[in-house]
Amino acid sequence: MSELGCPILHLDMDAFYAAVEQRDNPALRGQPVIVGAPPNQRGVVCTASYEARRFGVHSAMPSRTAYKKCPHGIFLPVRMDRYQEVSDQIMAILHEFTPIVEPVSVDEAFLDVRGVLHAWDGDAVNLARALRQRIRGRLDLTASVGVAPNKFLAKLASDLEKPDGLTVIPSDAAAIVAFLEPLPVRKIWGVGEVTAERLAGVGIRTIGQIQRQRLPELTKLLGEAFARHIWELAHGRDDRTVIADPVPEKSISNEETFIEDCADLRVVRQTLVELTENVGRRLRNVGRRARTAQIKVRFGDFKTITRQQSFAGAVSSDRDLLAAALGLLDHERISRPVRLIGFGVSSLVDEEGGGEAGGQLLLFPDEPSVVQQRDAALDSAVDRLRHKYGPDILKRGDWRR
Ligand code: TTP
Ligand code: MG
Repeated sequence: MSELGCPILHLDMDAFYAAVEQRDNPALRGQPVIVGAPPNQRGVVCTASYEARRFGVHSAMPSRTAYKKCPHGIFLPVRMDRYQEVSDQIMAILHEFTPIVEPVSVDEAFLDVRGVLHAWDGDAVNLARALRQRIRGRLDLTASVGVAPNKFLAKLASDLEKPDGLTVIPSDAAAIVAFLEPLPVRKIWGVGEVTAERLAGVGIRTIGQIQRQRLPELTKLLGEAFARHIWELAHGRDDRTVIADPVPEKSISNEETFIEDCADLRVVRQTLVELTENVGRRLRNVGRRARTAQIKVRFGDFKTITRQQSFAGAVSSDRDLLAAALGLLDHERISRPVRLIGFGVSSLVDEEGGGEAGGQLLLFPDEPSVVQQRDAALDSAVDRLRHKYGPDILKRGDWRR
């Protein structure tokens, strides 16, 4: 482990949605900003600025409770498009440092920096400092970063000195074990409430107590695979690799499901305009142009069509994109209620360049059940799960409860 140094970084933005709101509206700076459901309605807080957290407000708390704790809080609705746009900018900055970037959620990513350390005197901490500075300088937002020999420790580290923290975990195995020893078991990535309770049932509350457990004892309690997994993590061992987004920015798309199927074509058109403008912003945001545009229409009976158009040259202006989007829509002469409308661009090239960005791609990967229900509630639930249990929770369920 030690000969590898600290090649993994984990970055997590501070109070992300709230920070974006404060950045976009300076009057909100220093104020207790609460992003999520309104205080007088059902629904929860997505996040709160650190000023609001002082009053005990936190993510996933019912907004009504948040209001009781912080009546002078400024409640704002979720502007997911905006956060996604800023997220794209953050990920683009991360790619300036290393090609191996694994986004975990909208405000979080792992970076494998092993291959690029020569540019930073061989020291990942130099790179981490520069990274934080660049995000602050360009975006006026703060990020917390953990630097460590592996993913688990990097994620743990980024959380330790929030907000605006930089935490470095030593790469020496004995120091790591000592560092983990006093921490509560919940700090282990993948240990949720149920597991923590089960462990507490036999008196295990700290990571140190897991370190000292014999693996067979732990297996009896948690099953073989899970027991081994957390036992390894408790010793600071984690061999999961950072998996770079395989096709970063090969396509950008956006779609919307109507609450009720929409029979008014003007509303469908207007929605398509907004979606297209959003994609256009994100495209320019990452300094790229597109050779292909595509619309997707799903009808009330779930029949779905996609229609595509290629441009003579690569484009990035709203005018070109809107002409394509609306042209494709009008060509369909739609006369049935629409359930979902989407727009996307693909075959992206660098703004100044113009070279091919690569081969064929799927603009709208076929995940109907997820895509159809893409509403605020699901977004926030997914974010919450990923945040709590790590990025794999929604893919693999074998050893999780
Ligand atoms: P987090 O990184 O967990 O939280 P945060 O960035 O607001 O605060 P910090 O990292 O400084 O502790 O989540 C990122 C965003 O995801 C958050 O700004 C809002 C959203 N989110 C939800 O919508 N619901 C949730 O339950 C959580 C935890 C996050
Ligand atoms: Mg965050």
